Amino acid sequence: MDLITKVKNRERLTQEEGEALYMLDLATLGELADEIRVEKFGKKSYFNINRHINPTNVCADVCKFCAYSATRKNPNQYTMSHEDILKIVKNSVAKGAKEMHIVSAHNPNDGVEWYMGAFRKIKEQFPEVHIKSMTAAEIDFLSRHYGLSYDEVIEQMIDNGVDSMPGGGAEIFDDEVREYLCKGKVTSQQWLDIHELWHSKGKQSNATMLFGHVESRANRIDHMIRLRNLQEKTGGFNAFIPLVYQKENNYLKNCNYPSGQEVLKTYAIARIILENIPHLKAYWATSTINLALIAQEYGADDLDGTIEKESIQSAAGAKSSNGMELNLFIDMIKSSGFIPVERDSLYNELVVHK
Ligand code: V47
Repeated sequence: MDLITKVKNRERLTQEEGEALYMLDLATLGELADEIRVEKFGKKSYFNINRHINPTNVCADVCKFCAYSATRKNPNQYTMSHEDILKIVKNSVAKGAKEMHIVSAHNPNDGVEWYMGAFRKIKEQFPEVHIKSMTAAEIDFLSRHYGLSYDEVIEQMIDNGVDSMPGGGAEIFDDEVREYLCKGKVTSQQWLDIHELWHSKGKQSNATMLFGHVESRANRIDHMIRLRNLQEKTGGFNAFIPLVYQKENNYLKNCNYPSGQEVLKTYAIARIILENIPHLKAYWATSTINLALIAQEYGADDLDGTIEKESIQSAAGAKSSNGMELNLFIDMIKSSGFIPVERDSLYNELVVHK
């Protein structure tokens, strides 16, 4: 059977078949991915009103691609107090934010309680807010640094009010590339084990893939297939988020920076291979808003949110530091021919903007 027929029949593709998808032309891939998107969500495009908070840039790990953590290139260290964090949450909730996306560097100085106390205080004061926090890399770091099991860290997260886990820290699962990018950080298998454990508690999470640096197309397909396998077991992933590598102010140079076509192909292929993860997120902070809007025709049904303040990707050159104005976001989705749907963090529909 030929590859296109296999995709149309929703058959499970092998590594080699996944790689072969890249040889199809962009228009064909777009049509195949769009068929899956339309079958799942029609012309709806999801977004939420959220706030990104990055409470510290002090990091015990060194990832070549990171421009956010305090290093020789970025010597300005900061760590927020709980009061600083609560002030941000209060302001954002007043502006309509329903989700706090909280991701930190791996801060070895302030203890587990600095992390957990922040969650607990947010939940006490703003019980309606959804806390999406702690990447698998952060959980692994706390486990290593403070001698806790993954289960102990996760139980503390749940007890203190974390609702779902973001997809960060996945980078690229290939062990050789991973060792080059971020030696010493959570391994691929540990990243997958942590999400499996989180899902076993009845909780949901996202999964990312950082691409457009030194990885090959085969590495991307391998990454997607490992996620597909875990999703078959747990069903706990809500969204897959391909993150386009940003190249400023860091230590990762001489990369295969992807063209817009390569980015769109990667979204479309992700939609095809990860048919069992409901949502495909075109995270506009890394793809640019223009490409994210086009990605809606290549399988993406989610554009993340208004973000309000973004520090990780913008440190590396992305034009995302001030987030996205809500009405402009809605207008752009509408005028690109899609139906903007405000969702909550677990994809319940809140407002359909017809
Ligand atoms: O894991 C770091 C990435 C991630 C760079 O779950 C970079 O809804 C591009 O995980 N260029 C953190 N990316 C962000 C993240 C995320 C973002 C939006 C939504 C969700 C979600 C999760 O940022 C890290 C890393 O892969 N990153 N440096 C860079 N130079």
